[in-house]
Amino acid sequence: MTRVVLRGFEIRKGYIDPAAQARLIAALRPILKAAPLFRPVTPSGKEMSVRMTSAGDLGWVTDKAGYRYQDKHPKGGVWPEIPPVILDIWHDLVSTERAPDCCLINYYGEGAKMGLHQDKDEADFSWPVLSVSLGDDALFRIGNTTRGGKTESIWLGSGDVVIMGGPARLAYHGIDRIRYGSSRLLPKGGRINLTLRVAC
Ligand code: MD3
Ligand code: FE
Repeated sequence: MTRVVLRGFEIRKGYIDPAAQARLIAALRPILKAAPLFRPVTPSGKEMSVRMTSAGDLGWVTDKAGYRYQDKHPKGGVWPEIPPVILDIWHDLVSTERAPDCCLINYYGEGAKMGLHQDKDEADFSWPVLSVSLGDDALFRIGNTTRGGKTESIWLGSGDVVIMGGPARLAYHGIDRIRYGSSRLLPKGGRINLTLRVAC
């Protein structure tokens, strides 16, 4: 397993083996049933191409009222719990002292992308954000802690884990594109990204 450090981001290629990836997908199935993916709308009124849902005490949502964490799915109902197989990755790589209170689930279908942004809706930036990529390859772009300047890109594949802590925690980042159909992990294709966060 290779460990790449790029601008303070720690990338562990292939941290999750194929059997464990399949276990994660199986654990996500009831979550997606209880808390279906929805298409978020930015405060400016644009629909995002990524579809989202969450598990945990809090989920991240966006609509015309703004970006925020809230304790209910937009259609109502509490979020499902974060399954142990997902929490284990956090406990192995980040902390056994505290569990994340949000697991944001992003689904990228054909043509989906995510523009450069910062994650700053969390209360305490001293906790890292941990990302798990599943399914199709994605071109991840990393910038600086302020807008503009040079960026660097790296392909993330299924089973790769990224830990954003320290100065990287507030870096701009995004997904330029996915290689739709590059993986057979998801029956309908596409990519799932899990991000584990301490939101509050
Ligand atoms: C760097 N997701 O959900 S994961 C996001 O692949 C998000 O779906 C992308 O950006 C995805 O907010 C990238 C890697 C990631 C996640 C959170 C970060 C990088 C980060 C928070 C701070 C800095
Ligand atoms: Fe982000």
